[in-house]
Amino acid sequence: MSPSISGTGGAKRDRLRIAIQKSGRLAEPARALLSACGLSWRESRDKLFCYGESLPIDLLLVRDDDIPGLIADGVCDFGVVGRNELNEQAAARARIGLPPAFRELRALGFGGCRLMLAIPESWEWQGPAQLQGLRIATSYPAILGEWLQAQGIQASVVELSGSVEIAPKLGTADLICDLVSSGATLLANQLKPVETLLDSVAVLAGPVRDFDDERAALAEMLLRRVDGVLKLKDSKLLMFRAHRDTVAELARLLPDADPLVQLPGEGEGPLSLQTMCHGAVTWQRLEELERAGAQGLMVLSVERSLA
Ligand code: PRT
Ligand code: ZN
Repeated sequence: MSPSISGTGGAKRDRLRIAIQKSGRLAEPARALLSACGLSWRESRDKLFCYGESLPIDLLLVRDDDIPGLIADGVCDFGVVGRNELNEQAAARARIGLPPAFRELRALGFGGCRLMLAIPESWEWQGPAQLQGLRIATSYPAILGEWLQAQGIQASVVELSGSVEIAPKLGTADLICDLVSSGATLLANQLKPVETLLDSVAVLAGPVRDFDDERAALAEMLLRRVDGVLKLKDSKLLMFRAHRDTVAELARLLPDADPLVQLPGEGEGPLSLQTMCHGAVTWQRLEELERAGAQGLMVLSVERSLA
């Protein structure tokens, strides 16, 4: 039986459906995150719908542009999408008077980029007022429109779905508003970034209203697991022994760690201590801790936690 992927309106459901990008920058990290949350799927031949095996949570593989709309229509319950795309579609809905139909639930820590204004290298940037009357090419007309309005600037927005960077060279726009990560694309097109409109990252998006059926418990479990994975992403468990009189100094050297926990031990010797460190644990840091009195330092990767 092939599963239905139509919208189900107000019907009660007992499975969750998450939309992720089929291919592209967010596809692999989204899958990796959901796998780390304990989800697994049976891959279907059409590679559009993946039936959840470990849990009643299915995947829909789509274009990122479609994800906010799929949530709005109730076809999907959650989606992994760039904040840029989510905010653009939210702003576009607001512009035509539609109520909010999706919201950002968690920032996921990958797919980071910035939506920026970029001008020809030869221009001198004097601030937003300089944009009055100019033509700006972008794939984000709603976010740009809101920003221009907030600045009190009247400029024409030239909407392009791709290759925005070449618009100034082609003469179809004076400057652009586009996503930037390394900045190499701007450089290659003799453009320079001057103003950030949005700091973006991949987010978990969901509906504005809570579920009132069996999806509620599933959603709560999923969010808890996502939080668990995100919290531990850069965390390491640090274990060592130390004499009581060095503990205060060692704690001072670990400002990005949880309070030191003393493990049960015997007699008068050094204490056995452990802590979860949320910053980078480099060799240099370990050597510094050793000089301050830590003995037998061990750094352990942490896979999951319900803390
Ligand atoms: O097929 P589908 O529609 O699903 O994919 P897509 O081509 O629309 O999206 P994709 O895979 O390119 O990007 C998906 C999401 O990744 C975006 O919505 C952003 O949230 C995020 N992301 C992160 C980026 C970038 N970094 C990025 N650098 N998306 C696009 N770019 C482009 C940018 O538009 C520009 O053309 O990369 C170029 C600039 O890169 P730098 O490194 O030269 O600055
Ligand atoms: Zn897209």
